[in-house]
Amino acid sequence: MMTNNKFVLNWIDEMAAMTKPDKIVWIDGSDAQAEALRAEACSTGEMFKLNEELLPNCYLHRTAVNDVARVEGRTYICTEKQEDAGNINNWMAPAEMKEKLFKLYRGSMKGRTMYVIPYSMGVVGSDFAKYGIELTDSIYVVLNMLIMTRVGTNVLEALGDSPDYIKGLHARADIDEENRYITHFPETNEIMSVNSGYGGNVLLGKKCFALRIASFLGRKEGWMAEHMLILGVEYPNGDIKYICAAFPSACGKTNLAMLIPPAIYREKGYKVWCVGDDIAWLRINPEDGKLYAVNPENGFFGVAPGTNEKSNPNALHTCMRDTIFTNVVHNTKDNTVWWEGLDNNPPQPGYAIDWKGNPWDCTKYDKKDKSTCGAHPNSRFTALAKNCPCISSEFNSLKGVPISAIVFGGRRAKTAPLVYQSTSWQNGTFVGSIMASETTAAAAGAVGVVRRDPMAMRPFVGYNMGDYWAHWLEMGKRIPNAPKIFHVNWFRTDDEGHFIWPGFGDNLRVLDWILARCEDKVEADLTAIGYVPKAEDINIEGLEDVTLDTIKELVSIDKASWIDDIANIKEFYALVGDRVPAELYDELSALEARLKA
Ligand code: OXD
Ligand code: MN
Repeated sequence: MMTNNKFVLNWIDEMAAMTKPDKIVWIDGSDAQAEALRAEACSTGEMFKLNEELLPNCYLHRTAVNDVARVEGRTYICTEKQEDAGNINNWMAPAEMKEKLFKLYRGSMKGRTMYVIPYSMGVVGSDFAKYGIELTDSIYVVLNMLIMTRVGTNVLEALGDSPDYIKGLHARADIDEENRYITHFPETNEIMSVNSGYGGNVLLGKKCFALRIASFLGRKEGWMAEHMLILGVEYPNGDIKYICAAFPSACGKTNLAMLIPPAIYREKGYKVWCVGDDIAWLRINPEDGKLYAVNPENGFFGVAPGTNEKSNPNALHTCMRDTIFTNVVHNTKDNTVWWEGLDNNPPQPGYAIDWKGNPWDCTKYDKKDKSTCGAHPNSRFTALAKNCPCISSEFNSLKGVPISAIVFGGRRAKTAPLVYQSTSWQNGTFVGSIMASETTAAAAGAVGVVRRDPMAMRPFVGYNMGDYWAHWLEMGKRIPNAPKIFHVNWFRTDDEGHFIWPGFGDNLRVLDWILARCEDKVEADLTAIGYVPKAEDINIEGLEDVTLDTIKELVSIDKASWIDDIANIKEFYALVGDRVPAELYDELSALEARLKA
């Protein structure tokens, strides 16, 4: 036992009485304990140790084949009143959900160990930090939490005898899909997860706490929890300006967060620093009235496929040590790992085990048939932020970094221009509320279907989406020096369906314009949707296939597709329901009128 906190001890007693573990082990954050757990996981086959020379302190884990991703259909927000969870979330009354869950938890840890993980989201002791305790019967969860969060006795010391922590209970039970539940009780600070062993469902500090529960707390306490990366652009004179950016899944958030500037920028002395790749907690700093951000996490839980020396060398180097790989290919020739899009040298038949644990034949791989993949398309690396070559020196900052710009983005073939700027915080909130992505051929189902994903938070707002938008508007009134709000689209295509903008490192050219706008250093053209760049203000020096005319095309506004989109936005607002703030309906009618003028 590492604490005398009676709230903590009583709760653990209750949970243990229900789940009936053989023993209880407290996680103290020490290397010695972590090392012993890694050895134990290897002895049972739960993890494989990889080549110590090539991948020091790296491990491979395979989940059950039915348990490879977050499950939005089985994720619930359990508030007393249904309208407080809203129409976008699944809802069940807390008592009813608990009755169901307790049946599943009862006796589920018999013959197993319950680990007690005291962890902090944010630097322990900082104003931003929030504490949690996760109880789990999975060593894999313990070892991932040791990377993704700050774990140890100092968390319990900081908590003292306070009841103010998030209670998280996770049991693997039978990994039964039919009885898998990822549930949140924001009114009582509880998270309960059962019948899964996959990252986003079981690393309760991440999506469950740092987004769903934290968004609820942020509304109550006057701050924001957002699905945003945080990066710093360093100018040749040494100034660093910070940007937060929200994109739906599969839009390259981790790549943007770790961007390598194009050669002509590097030569001038530009650098990009990563503060976070997934989650930002934002608070108003009373000293300068600006919005400050921290990344509450301690590591990256990144998608492996597609990560390579060109797309994201920084991520690749980050996961060359101290990393847990999940559901990638095992190369048994040199005991390393591989995934689609890493390089053109997949391990050859006889030396390759796929994510399911079966022999894999790379010659049978067919891009269009997912069942031939070696690595699961959602396979992951869990890696320490401190191992990232471009990690910001402010990563552990107590007060966070001042945010100049908030950037929303989506994957749109035609509708959104390369970049535009909103005309006010209220208009920017509207821009965030109508964020959307079109489905690609990479996912199952129809191509080009628009999915609205406001602020990239559709699966992560822990309360009513309409109230969440109202909170955004409210924050805008309270921030004296608010960031400017922008929208980008790296994915515009030409008539043949080819991407027009090169993307990746060249996205810095757009960030450069955004920051120039924040400093009032560049003019822009006001259009129906907001400010767009004058084509000559996007720096295309050193780009081969992009001319001034290309930029003109990229920033042009296709009014017809915007007018089409309005109908879809109205449908979505109607779905969100009667708590959509009137200000956003005003913004929508004003946009419609401008487009039709
Ligand atoms: C993630 C996600 O895993 O957004 O970060 O799905
Ligand atoms: Mn995410």
